[in-house]
Amino acid sequence: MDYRNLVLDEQGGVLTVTVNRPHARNALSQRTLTELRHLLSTLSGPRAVLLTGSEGPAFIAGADIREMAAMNGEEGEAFGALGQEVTCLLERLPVPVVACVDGYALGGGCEMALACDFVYATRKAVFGQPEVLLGLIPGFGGCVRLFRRVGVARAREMIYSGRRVDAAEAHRTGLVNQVFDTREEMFAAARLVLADIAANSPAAVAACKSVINAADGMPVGLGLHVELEAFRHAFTTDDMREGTAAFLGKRSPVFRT
Ligand code: CO8
Repeated sequence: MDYRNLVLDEQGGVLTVTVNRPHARNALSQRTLTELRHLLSTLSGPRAVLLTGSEGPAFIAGADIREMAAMNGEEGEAFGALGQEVTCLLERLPVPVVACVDGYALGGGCEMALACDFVYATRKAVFGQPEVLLGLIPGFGGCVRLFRRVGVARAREMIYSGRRVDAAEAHRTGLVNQVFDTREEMFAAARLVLADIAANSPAAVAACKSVINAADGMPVGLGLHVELEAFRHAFTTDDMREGTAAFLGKRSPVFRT
């Protein structure tokens, strides 16, 4: 597919995906979501993904309001399903995905960040779910994922009020892992943590991601069951033999998966 609204750059196993519609504050049009769906469903090779928006006031200013304004119920449902599919693809990638947020992450932009494993932000970042101001509701997973990050009461307040939250508050409430002074510092830190992760067993990292995703919202007993199954499987992998042998041999492991 010809990516018109995405810029891709792979370095050292880290694929940086930049949503690039600066004239519309990187809003998620149907075309942009279709490109993301294609990219994420055909992705193979990178050890990690960094999701960001083109430099400017916004990370992603939400779903494209101009397009949505003309939609009927069926079209809105199809659009919502496309956005949800993209967030699920992001969430289920077997490699870690970090959102790097500089500027506005509103509506669908906040929802894209919520589908990533964790979020780094600059001091300029602003988060919010302002859909109710438009007579809409969060439709790309905001009602489902936000409360898992910040707690139900905070999520209700943000979603019902549409109030914007700055980087410091987002950090305090667990929406953001770390805040940086500049975009460059944020990217450098994200690449560093992704390089650290990439040095670990990819099979084990993928298994952790899968268990955390599956256990999210499950009763503890069921989650432990899922974890035990993945733990059992880890004993059958070359990575486990290599990792434990390397420790006992006092050398660095070389993971091949
Ligand atoms: N969609 C389309 N165009 C947008 C959007 C958007 N979300 N955001 C900004 N733009 C456009 C503006 O219309 C403007 O275009 P033009 O130059 O042609 O007039 C251009 O980008 C620049 O915008 P501003 O002049 O407003 O730029 P500022 O830097 O002053 O402000 C803001 C930036 C604060 C981001 C501001 O543009 C804004 O508030 N944008 C809208 C934010 C918003 O409400 N987002 C939520 C959208 S709803 C949503 O995401 C729902 C997701 C789930 C959908 C489920 C469907 C079923």
